[in-house]
Amino acid sequence: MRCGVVSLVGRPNVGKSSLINALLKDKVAVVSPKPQTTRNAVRCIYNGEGAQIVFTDTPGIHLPKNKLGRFLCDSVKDTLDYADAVCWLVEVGDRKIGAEDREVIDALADVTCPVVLVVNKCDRADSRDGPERVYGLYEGARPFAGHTALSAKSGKGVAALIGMLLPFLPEGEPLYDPDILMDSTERFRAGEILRGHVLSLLRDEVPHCVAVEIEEYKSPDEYPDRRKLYVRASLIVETTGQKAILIGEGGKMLKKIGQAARFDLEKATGHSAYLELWVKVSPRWRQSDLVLRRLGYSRPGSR
Ligand SMILES: Nc1nc2c(ncn2[C@@H]2O[C@H](COP(=O)(O)OP(=O)(O)OP(=O)(O)O)[C@@H](O)[C@H]2O)c(=O)[nH]1
Ligand SMILES: [Mg+2]
Repeated sequence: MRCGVVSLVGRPNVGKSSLINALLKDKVAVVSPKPQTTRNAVRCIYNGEGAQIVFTDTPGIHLPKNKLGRFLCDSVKDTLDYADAVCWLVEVGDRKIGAEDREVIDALADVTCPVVLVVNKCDRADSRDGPERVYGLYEGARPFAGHTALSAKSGKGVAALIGMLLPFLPEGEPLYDPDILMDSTERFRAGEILRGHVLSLLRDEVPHCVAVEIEEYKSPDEYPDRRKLYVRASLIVETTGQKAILIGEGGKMLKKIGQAARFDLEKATGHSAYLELWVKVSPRWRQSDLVLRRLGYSRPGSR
C-alpha cells in the first residue's frame, strides 16, 4: 500500500479545486471563475487500488492586498512542510511566467520533496499547440520531478496523474478511514456550501468581501430529539452597501442564497434543514487579526 500527502498549489483560478473534485469524482471543493475561491487548505482523500493519497487543496498563491490574502498565501506554505509530493498547477494557455507564478516559485524554493508540473485545462481551444510549450516555459524556471497534462473539466489525464504520483509516496498504512472524503467538519462544509452560493450569485468585488460564520450547527445525528438540522449562519461583509447587495431588493438575494444552500445542506447531510441566515457588517474585517482568527483564517500558534 502506498499512502501519502500531496499538496496542489498554483496561482488562483488554475483549477486546483476542480482537479480535487475530478480526482475524488465528487463535488467536495468550491469551484468558481473568481480568483481566491479557496480560503482554507483542506485535505481531501483519494482511495484507489493499493493506494491512499491525501490531496491538499490550497488557496491560490497571489500578491496579497490584505491580512486575509496574507493568511491564504501563508497557509499554502504550511502545507508544504507535510507533503510527500507537490503538484504545481498551471494552465495550457500560459504564455509567460507572471508575478503570481513567481510567488509560487519562491514558495517552492525550499521544498525538498518531488514537485510535479501539471498543465491543466487541456480541453480548451488554446491548447491546440499542446502542453510541450508550457512544459518548456516552466521548466526553465525550476526543476521538476516530472510533468503531465490533463483536463480537470473532462477528466482526461487525471488517472495518469495518480499513476505518476504513486512512486513518490511512502509505503505504509492509510492515514484515513476509506469512507472519509474530506478532513473537515460538517460545520465547515456547511460554511463552504453557503460561500459557494455567494460566489456564484454575486458579482465583482462583493464575494471577496464576504465571510461566512456558522454560529450554531445542531444536527439530529448529535441531538436525536431534533427532527431537523438547524444551522444559524452570518454572512459578514465590510460595508452597508455590500449588505444591501447581499440582501437584495425586498430580501430576494438573501432568500435565493438561503434556498440554494438549504437544498445542498439537505443533500449533503440527509436531513431536512432549517437555515437561519443573517447579514452583518464588520468594517475592514479582512484586515482585523481578531475577526480573521474568529473566522478560522489564522494559522495555528499565530497571535
Ligand atoms: N476549460 C476548463 N476550465 C477549467 C478546468 N479546470 C478548472 N476550470 C475552470 O477554472 C475556473 C477556476 O477553477 P477552480 O477549480 O475554482 O480554480 P482554483 O485553482 O481552485 O482557484 P482558487 O481557489 O481561486 O485558487 C472555474 O471556472 C473552473 O470551471 C479545465 O480543465 N478546463
Ligand atoms: Mg480553489
